[in-house]
Amino acid sequence: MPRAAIALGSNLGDRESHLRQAIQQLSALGQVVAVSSFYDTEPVGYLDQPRFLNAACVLETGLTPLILLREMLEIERKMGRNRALVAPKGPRVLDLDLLLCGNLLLHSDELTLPHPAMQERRFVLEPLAEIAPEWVHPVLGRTVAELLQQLPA
Ligand code: PH2
Ligand code: MG
Ligand code: MG
Repeated sequence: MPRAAIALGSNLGDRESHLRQAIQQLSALGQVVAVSSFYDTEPVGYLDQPRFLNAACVLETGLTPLILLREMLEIERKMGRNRALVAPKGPRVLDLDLLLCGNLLLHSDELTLPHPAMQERRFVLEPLAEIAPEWVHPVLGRTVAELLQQLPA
């Protein structure tokens, strides 16, 4: 079964409960085969917002990447995220980002794989390296563990 790597983040309300509920809902889309620890992180980019709780999981699923993405957006929506009401980089109840689908490359208006910024983000690489250190980034040709090591301090 193809594997998808998903990043999770929350920085509003009961962050831990939001991540747990999201993982529960993702398990309806396939089999969640690994979940990282939860990491309390400093906001990156737009700084004037609460700290995040971040995590990563690996989902085995028969869904195509685009259907999976749409289901993930639906989980965000069901958990109270309204993209029309809040700033795109501002605080959110739940953010689910599709990082990798096997070694697939994809580029469309709706979805780019691998996620174009994953290699720059410690809050993504650290949880992912915990559960999938050997996964090779299909564009950069480096494992997740190597990408994490190469991040500037
Ligand atoms: N997500 C962002 C912007 N900044 N910072 C942290 N620490 N964690 C996030 O998940 C995060 C962020 C946009 O999605
Ligand atoms: Mg994000
Ligand atoms: Mg997102």
